[in-house]
Amino acid sequence: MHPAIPPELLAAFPKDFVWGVATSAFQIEGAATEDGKGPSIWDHFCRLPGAIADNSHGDVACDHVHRWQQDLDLIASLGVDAYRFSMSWPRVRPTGAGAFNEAGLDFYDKIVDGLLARGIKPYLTLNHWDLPQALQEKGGWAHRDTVFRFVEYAQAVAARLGDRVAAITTHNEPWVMATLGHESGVFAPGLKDRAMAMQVSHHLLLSHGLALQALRAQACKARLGIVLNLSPVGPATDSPADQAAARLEDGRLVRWYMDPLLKGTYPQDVLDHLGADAPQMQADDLRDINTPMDFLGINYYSRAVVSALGSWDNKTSGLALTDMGWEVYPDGLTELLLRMRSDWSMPPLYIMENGAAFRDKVQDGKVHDAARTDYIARHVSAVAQALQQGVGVQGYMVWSLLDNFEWASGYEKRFGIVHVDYATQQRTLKDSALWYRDFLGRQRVRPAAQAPQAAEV
Ligand code: IFM
Repeated sequence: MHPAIPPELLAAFPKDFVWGVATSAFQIEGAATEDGKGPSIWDHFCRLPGAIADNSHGDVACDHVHRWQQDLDLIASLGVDAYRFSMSWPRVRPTGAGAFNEAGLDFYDKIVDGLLARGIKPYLTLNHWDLPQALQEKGGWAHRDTVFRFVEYAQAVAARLGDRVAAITTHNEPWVMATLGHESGVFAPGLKDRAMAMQVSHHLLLSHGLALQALRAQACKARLGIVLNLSPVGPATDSPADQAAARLEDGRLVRWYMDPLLKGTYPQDVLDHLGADAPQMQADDLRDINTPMDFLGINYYSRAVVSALGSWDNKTSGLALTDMGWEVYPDGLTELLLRMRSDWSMPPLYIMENGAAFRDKVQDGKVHDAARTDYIARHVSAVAQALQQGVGVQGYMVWSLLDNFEWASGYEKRFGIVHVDYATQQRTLKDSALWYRDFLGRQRVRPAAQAPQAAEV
């Protein structure tokens, strides 16, 4: 039985709504040292003892570099409009500075042309976390020079692919790179220094704004934006201490990124909280960060509940949990989208990632992942509810096309709607992929501006 999305909700999606699937380079590509690719901070981090739950790495991953044609056929078979993928910066410019690697650029050229030949719009992300290790050794994102190396990389990519990709995203989830990479240290480069993390966040934002200016100056045709990981943040209880803690967390996760991008200011309460750990900036930085975007991408997985005591046990909420231990909370997506519209002057929005890890079993060549299908259907409904209330969402991408390298969790967590057997590299469409394919097929034949007659089952 497929989850039903009520017809009146399905009718909320405009005919030109962009439906897609998403991946990122380090998580699927493999070929870590082939054709001139340089090492990234994740290649390095994976070698640190205890960094990755299953001691794995991205050397082979889904072997996408060798299987890209088969993977593009798979994407086409789902009937999606768009494929969101990232480029590996060290595959394209191995040390992050100096010569570009033609073989790396050629690889992405083939991906883009292969997508277009299959009628799929390429949505390109420049930085999904895999900074060239050589730049890290010069200070990485904490060093202002990295901003300008990123702009050069963006310019080279746009010169090569900007005429054919639908959209270019500068960064994926700057909060993750800054906070998990430089404050808690659980992600590459594995550093634990709050002041550095805030400086990194500032440089990521600045490089985004300067890259947009540079790409517009070279008349790049693609739409330009950034992707943030956002959640509604609420207090665990009504106590003043929990409410204050939640407000601060909202400041650090949401307003720290939204305010500079859309208003040209950092939130004062967070600056006050940071004190001497606030980032160093130059006179025009905030103006540059505030460069207008063509779209804002949002990655949504769950809500955040904050307790002044430090941690909150989400098993007490009664909500279902995914294999990541994250609550399944689709209402949070509607809530978040409505808040975006009320608190900021928004460009068009895209849900650039949404999905869930569950423990899947292959049985007789099938994967009955009902929980994932249900998760996706409920979040699609949540987007529809925001659309019905007038929020300008233009697309939705499932994370992820394939099971892949889930960062510090290694290969133990599976987010794919397509199962990957890592021993044989065999791909198997899970029930969630079949549901998504059938759902998209029905969406396409739905008459414009008219609700379907029957519930979608
Ligand atoms: O796998 C990641 C992805 O790389 C970035 N967003 C969250 C996903 C699930 O953790």
